[in-house]
Amino acid sequence: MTRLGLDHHGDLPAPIPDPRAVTVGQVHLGLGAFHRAHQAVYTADAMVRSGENHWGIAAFTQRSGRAARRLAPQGGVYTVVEKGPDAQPARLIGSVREALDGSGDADVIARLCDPAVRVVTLTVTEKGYRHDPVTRQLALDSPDIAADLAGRAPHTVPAILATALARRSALGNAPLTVISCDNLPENGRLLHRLVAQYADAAGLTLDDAHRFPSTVVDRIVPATTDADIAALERAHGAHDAAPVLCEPFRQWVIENDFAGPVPAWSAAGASYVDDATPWELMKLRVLNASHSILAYVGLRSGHRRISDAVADPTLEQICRRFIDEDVAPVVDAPTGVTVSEYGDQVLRRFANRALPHTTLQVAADGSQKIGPRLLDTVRDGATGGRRAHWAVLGIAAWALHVVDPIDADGTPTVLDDPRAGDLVACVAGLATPQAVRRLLSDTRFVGDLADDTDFVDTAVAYATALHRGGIAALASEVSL
Ligand code: CS2
Repeated sequence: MTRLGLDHHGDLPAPIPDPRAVTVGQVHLGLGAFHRAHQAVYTADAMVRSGENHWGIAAFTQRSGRAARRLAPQGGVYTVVEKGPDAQPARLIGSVREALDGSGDADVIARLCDPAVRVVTLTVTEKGYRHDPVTRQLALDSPDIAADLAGRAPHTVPAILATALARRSALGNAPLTVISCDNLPENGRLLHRLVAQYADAAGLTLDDAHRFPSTVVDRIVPATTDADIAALERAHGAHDAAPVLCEPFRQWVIENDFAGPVPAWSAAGASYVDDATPWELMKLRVLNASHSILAYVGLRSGHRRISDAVADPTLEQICRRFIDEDVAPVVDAPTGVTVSEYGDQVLRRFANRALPHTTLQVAADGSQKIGPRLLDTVRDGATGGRRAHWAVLGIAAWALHVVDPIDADGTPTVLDDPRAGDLVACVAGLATPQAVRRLLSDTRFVGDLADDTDFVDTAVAYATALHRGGIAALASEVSL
């Protein structure tokens, strides 16, 4: 079968704009499926709408070079396949003009210093920020940051950006707009702080002209499987080794704080706002938080996919009550929408059965996710004198997953978390209830909530019920 490429697209229409006519104007860090289904699509559309073909992307993988190795032989071209109601036909995207292995020798600093590059976007996931998720400060004592500070070619994102931005200014090149597209509160401001902390530690000077707008990105993108690749090949007659599957919905809210020109993303449907915080908080506290609850409780109930978990009436009720009773009282929705309406839309999106999004995928990296998704809602509730029980339930289910990680078949699995070493050491040798208690009494993982005995006791009771009697016992423990 012919490999997909600039000259071979099977029966799919050629990508527009023609990739051969596109030059590089942005760098992306984190060439995963999400980038390919989101920013790269907006950029392709922006180039079509504006006729500006100088916004092609030089995209670097982070931890492994796999996506780069798959995309490079295809001239960067890949297929986007929407799944579910209102799905558009499969389409080829050609905005990624260079697919580079950032874990290897590719010179990311040089690319970021290119005067033609004006924008850098990032999807490096929460752990790529190298911060302590509890204090939200740069983890200066982490071995990778320490190694970067000791003078090797920078590997970590804060080091790469601090080095490149300082060098760019020294070269007299125009400032960069640095756009974080990860699920973290005030992601732009957080990234700016981490880069500045690295720069301070490394003795680098950062120019204020570089800008770090905060953003909200949204599109559900399951990991692509070999079966998806084979099905696409059969359907369209070309072998694409790097396609992406996604839901039809997409959203991008970006703060209007640019250092210079950016692609015409607003013409492609992105919204520019003065302050992204209301959108960001609503998305993290409703969508991402419900996702995590469905993942951790869903795994204990044998649900492989998010769409199966949300179809379980008990789980659906837990999510609805979490949104209405825990989140709505503490989160101010952006004008024109309520938290409950947004929640309805989110649960409908989760119910998309055509989207093979797995509970195990969402369960990964929990130590990085539970803070902004669940712990903050518990804290905000406590400030107002309320216990956010449903959020506590989600945290309890996460803790149980740390203590006893299983897949949807109930088979023990390896804890997929950048802090797995610390987490496993914290609970080693303890029976489940004691292990959950130890974990949730440790400020390294839950911050100040470790000292809230009612929080810890309630979470231990929920986790114990879930462990002993599954979702039925949990439902009776929370009086559902
Ligand atoms: C998910 C997100 O994996 C996860 O933790 O909650 O990746 C989610 O699918 C996206 O944020 C949707 O925009």
